Amino acid sequence: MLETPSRGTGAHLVAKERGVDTPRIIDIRSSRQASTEDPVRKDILDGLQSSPPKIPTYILYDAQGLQLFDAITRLECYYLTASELSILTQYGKDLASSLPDNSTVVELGCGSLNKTRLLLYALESQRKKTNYYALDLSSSELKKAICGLDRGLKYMSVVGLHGTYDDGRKWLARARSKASGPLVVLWLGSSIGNLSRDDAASFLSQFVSESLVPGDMFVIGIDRRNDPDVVWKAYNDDLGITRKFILNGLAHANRHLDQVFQLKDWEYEGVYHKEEGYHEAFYAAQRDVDMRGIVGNESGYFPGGTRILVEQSWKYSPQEVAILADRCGLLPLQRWTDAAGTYDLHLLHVPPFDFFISSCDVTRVPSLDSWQELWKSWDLVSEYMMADEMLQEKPIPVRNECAFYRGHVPTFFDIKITEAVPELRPLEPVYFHDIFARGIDPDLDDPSQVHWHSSTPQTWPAPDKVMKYKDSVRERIKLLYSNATMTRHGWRAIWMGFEHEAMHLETLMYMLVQSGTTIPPPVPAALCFGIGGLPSRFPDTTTIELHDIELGMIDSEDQDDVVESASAHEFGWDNEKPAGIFSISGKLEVSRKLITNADYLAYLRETGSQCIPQSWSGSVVRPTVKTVFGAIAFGMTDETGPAQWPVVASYNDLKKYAKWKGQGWRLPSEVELRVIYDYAAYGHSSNGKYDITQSNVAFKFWHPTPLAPEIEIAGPGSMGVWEWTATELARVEGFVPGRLYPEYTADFFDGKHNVVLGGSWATHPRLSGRRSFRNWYQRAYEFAFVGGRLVRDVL
Ligand code: AVI
Repeated sequence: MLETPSRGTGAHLVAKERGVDTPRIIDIRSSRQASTEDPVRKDILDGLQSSPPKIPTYILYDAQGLQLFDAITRLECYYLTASELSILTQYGKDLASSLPDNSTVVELGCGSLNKTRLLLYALESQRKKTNYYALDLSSSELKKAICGLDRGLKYMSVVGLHGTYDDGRKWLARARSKASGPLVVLWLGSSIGNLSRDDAASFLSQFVSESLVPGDMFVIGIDRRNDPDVVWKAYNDDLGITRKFILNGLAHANRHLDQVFQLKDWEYEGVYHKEEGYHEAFYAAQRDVDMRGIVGNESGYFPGGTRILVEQSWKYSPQEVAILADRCGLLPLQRWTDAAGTYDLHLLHVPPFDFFISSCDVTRVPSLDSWQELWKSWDLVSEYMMADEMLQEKPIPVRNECAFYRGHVPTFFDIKITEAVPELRPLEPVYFHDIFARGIDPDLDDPSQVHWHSSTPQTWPAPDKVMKYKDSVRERIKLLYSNATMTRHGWRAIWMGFEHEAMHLETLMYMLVQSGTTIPPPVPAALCFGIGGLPSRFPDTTTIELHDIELGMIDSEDQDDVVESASAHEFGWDNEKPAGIFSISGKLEVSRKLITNADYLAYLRETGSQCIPQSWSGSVVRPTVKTVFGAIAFGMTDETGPAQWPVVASYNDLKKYAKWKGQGWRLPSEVELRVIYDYAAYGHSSNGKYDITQSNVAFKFWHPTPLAPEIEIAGPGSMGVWEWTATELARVEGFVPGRLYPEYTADFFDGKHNVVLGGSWATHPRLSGRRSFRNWYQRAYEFAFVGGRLVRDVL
């Protein structure tokens, strides 16, 4: 429950615990109301004097404007309201079950509550205690709306907030700390579209930085980039209601501007910019208009044809929402779409850490900010989820105990940095270099065959000792960034330490998924399992023309002794080099999705096999999928449930699956999979970076997901697992072992490992987003987050 000082008195108003019989409205308007100058007049004059001229959009919403807008929402051509209503009708319960108990829900611009009530009643019927705060510009409309709610709400308190969005934002920043549970900001009606993409990003970012904490959420209704004619019609209806609504803005402006606008001089003009995806509403001067007396001599003369902008309505593809979310430090968790696929309700949350998916520089030395986020993720996973009680556990029998990994990550860094920067000495305790240098990764066919690894001590050092060491390594990293004489070799060690830590974050995740004692992460992902909505309009397979492609990257280590700045060079692991053109031709029929759990279950059942993969528990009769949230039932009828997630299994098992499928189906080679990734529309850009904003990587969901319906064909990390290729990891011509870590790849040229590409839900975006990055596992290894897809030659 939030408490707020009422303006002027300093007294505290407390929202009524139950029911809505006497609506409580808090006036949160900022003090500018008290100033002698009319702020609306000032805003209008400032806008008219700007170039090109504009009028603030809020001018449309006086009492008359609100009524006209209400009429618009009932027009058939203005599909946005009906679409949103249909989503809330159909999925209101799902949305309610995704919101935690004891939430504080603050709605921006609540209007009549016609749509919101569906959510509120769903929360009530699920007996979720909720403190609901409805923000709106008009206190009388607020009262009316709240009074219209059911009287008998038992689990919900309802309070009105009278003010603008900005007042609401500032109020929330002050009041947030008093809310005991998570905060949910609800913003319906595609009102976000009335801000430009940049303004929307800064508005949301302000909320995130001022008021939201990890676990808090946004629920935002957003209109899609629909058929341009349909969008245009929505803003240019035959009955002329939109025209009246827009022109009424001038009448409103006149009340603040001494009736300066002659209404006969102006006409409404709507323009849809289909490339950029936004509609604009203008006042177009029908003749020369002279308003110099009021607006000012320079800018007060408007020749006939001048357009004054009053409103923009931006539309968003799901990908644009993902980019927007990423810019603001939010992660999309769930999306509900209307039956016609015109409109989405997005559930976004503030994650416990943020890997900046869209802006991640995939080849340069990571910034200190990137390190900070990596450290947050490492601490969450290695200390919170993998609690001290687990340290002696070996969730994967062939690997080290959990305790090893806590020490290994900082120690590896210290070993590499002291090698690369000769003036540095190993940090204390120096013996960590002996016990934490390298882990065990034995041959699965013969576990006695294992490459060099550190000796395992009788007992691992105490957790606080390891934590102290980790902290001193982090301090060392921070200091290194201000070292003006760093060589490229030094930066390479920093880059390598970062990617090494990111890789081990994933190792820990697949160990923790196997353990029964993992503490789930503090994220709401456990509540919803992927992207809901329509079946895809794309076919199950696509034929792709194979062609010569460029592989690899350039990063010679010959000049590593040069002193340079952190961002001067692009780094890659030894197996990403050399770069070259690979020749390939022919045609390939490619599955849109990876093999799903449901596909694999059907195969086991049909072949009578009882051998479930290590990624499942239960049995062939009633299988469940292992996750960090515990075992989850397949949900065979649920389009978004684990049955539709990609199966995680060994290469050997998936190869058998392909054989069982017959008809030429097989797993793709490494080069074929690269061609497939390049084909995927968002797959490849010239700077060696994949666009992975729509992929399930970087801990967006903490589990695999089905393929989103609007994706034509799975690209890197689209379903939250890596992909097996049929290509063995082998020494290629021109391969040079890395100077700092020569055994990184070379130790695995043993004929037992295959290349895997893409990325999983637990992969850092540097790795899944870098086109040259290659990973590999033993063909018999079942634990890593790797799945596969079928392809076949088109003859
Ligand atoms: C409130 N806002 C989201 C509406 C829109 O679609 O931009 C306002 C509107 N303007 C013209 N018609 C509706």
